[in-house]
Amino acid sequence: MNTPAKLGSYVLGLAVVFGGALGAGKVVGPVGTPPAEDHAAMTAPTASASAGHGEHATEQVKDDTPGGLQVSESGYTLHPLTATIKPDEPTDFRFSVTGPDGEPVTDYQVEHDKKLHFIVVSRDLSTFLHLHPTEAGDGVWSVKLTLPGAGAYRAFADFAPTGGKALTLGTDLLVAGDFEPKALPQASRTASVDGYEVTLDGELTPGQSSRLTLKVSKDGEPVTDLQPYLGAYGHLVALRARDLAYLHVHPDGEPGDGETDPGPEIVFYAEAPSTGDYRLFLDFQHKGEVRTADFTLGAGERPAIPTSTPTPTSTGHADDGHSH
Ligand SMILES: [Cu+2]
Repeated sequence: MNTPAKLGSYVLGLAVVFGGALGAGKVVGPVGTPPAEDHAAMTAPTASASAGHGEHATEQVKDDTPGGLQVSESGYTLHPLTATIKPDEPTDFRFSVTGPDGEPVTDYQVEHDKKLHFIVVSRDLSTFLHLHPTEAGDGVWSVKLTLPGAGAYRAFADFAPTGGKALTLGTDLLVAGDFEPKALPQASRTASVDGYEVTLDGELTPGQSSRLTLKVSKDGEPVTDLQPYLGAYGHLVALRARDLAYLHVHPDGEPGDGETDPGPEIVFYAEAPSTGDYRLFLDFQHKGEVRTADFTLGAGERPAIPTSTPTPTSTGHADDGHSH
């Protein structure tokens, strides 16, 4: 308490208010703050309150970061090797993945029939591509990529290095030109593609494995002869709106296991990391062709479709629903 005792009278006034904090040695912060009696009274209750500030920031860090948000994870890094992509122009897009030793990874486990799955979506989630690059040698992957317009895209490499865990690394791809973002489609449990109708049953529950059932029909008739695609009767990619977190999804059952029917229902388990809106893209194969049905699905309490009255328990989300 020696230092405050030597200071001017107004600081002495503060020193009374801040007695507790000063005793703990927290002199610099409060004294440097412009004197405002109300503010001081509010911010100086105990020394432990200010000391606890730093702890609060770290205690929420958990090791449950969804995939796809990072270009580098667990020592593995995605390296795009093609710098320029023009709109509507096929590009031989190349990339590699380096491992913890800094060398390009050349040994991959086969998952869902492929060593590496390459998903590209526009940042507004209006474009979805699911591609399978080929190995060009020396750990370089090559894929013919045509992006349908200017804008920002997110590319995901979904793979498991031999002897390592499955990873989804993500990188942005930028295409120069005029770009008009599309609004996220409203939540819907039906999707139509090429005369097929797909319905979605089940809820995404944040933090839990959620069972989703997708049912395929054509001309009003259930489709019961779906063809295996990537080791299942369908492949589902689920992304969180806004940051494009890539969800872990796995199919329930596989062709030839004696209990999984080739439609009309395809069952998946998906883990949504939080409340919010998600985009779901279902690839399914019928009569030799792969098609994609897409959905918007909300997870948790907040409805994807806006209501006219904000909920009383709203914590500031009322204004970030879809206004379109
Ligand atoms: Cu794939």
